[in-house]
Amino acid sequence: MSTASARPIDPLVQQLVSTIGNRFAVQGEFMLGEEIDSGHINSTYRATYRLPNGGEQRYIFQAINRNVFKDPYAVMNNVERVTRHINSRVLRLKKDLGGQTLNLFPARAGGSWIEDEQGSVWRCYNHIEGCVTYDVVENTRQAYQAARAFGSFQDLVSDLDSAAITETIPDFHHTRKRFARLMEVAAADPQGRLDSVRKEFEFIRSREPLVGILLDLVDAGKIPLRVTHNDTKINNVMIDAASDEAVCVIDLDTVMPGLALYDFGDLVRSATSPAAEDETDLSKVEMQMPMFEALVEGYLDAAGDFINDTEIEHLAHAGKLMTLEVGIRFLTDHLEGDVYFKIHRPGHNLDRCRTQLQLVECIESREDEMNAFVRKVRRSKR
Ligand code: GN1
Ligand code: MG
Repeated sequence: MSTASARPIDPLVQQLVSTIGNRFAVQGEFMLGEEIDSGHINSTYRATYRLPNGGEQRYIFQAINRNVFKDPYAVMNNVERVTRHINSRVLRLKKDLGGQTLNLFPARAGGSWIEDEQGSVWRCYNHIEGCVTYDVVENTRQAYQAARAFGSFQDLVSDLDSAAITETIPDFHHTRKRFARLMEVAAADPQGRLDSVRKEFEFIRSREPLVGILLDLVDAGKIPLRVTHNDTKINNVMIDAASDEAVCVIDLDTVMPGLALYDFGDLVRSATSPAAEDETDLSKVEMQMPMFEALVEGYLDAAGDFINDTEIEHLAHAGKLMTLEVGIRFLTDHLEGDVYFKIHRPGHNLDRCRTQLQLVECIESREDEMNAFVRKVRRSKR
């Protein structure tokens, strides 16, 4: 299940959360602060407040990782625009998935964020109630729902003015540049770790022909740039704990111009394998065909009307590509000395890289089957 389970009570966390909470326009009296141990980038806390009527109100406070997001103010501008746009469209079109959407709560001093004494930029979101997130999908219904939610999200932001959105991490999914960066870091080998990862490195190097396929299709005008989510990891969708229905997608920091296929591909990466992203027993990694099928069905139910044939033809490829890309990023970070992704044990990024490469191999061995399924669904829908 989810890593969004909180840790035991820690007095330092209580102090921190209550101090940050005082600076936002939250309601009630502070009761409890918990760290939410999910996500490799930002620091996330859940706060519970007691309301005058005896009820409880929960909020999410999140500090933006400034090493990753060099311009946190631009991130906040993007998130403000995206949440405002989605909320107005959901109200107008009643395209609400489950009654709740992500909202920013204002700071007492005005604006949607605060900066603490250490220079961290914080924002406050509503807590999406009755929902859980999954690091590993449990059933095809969840996979279907997650893919439909991200497809609907793309639809909801499709009329957002992309010129008003800052590219907060330039070339975020430029796989060719990610590949080139790995080659550069491997050549410098700053931590002396290359020799111990030759196998993984060569696996990636031999797949260089893959890294430019989608980029070339964009250059050829066959695939459009759209406003997309760009971090559609399965634990970025809130799923109703009782009904398994998707309620809303979270983690809007990387909403930027991108490819619809990157969003779909990252779902394949994060939702088709029953193994955790950092599983050390690679025999558990698998591309489960029923999960892929549910993702295709869910995604095309929401996005089938606006994505084009070239995009549909590359759904399976996108899964392979995004899995390879994240594998490249984990290996790069391992070689650099773990400076980007948070790690919880030595070699953590290498373990993560290995599951990704294993999954790439699984996808390769079943790609024909995956493509055949996509063609079948397309025929039935068009
Ligand atoms: C990070 O923030 P989180 O944990 O949802 C990363 C994604 C990677 C993912 C790999 C801003 O996502 O790009 O795909 O880890 N986010 C950023 O698990 O780099
Ligand atoms: Mg996340």
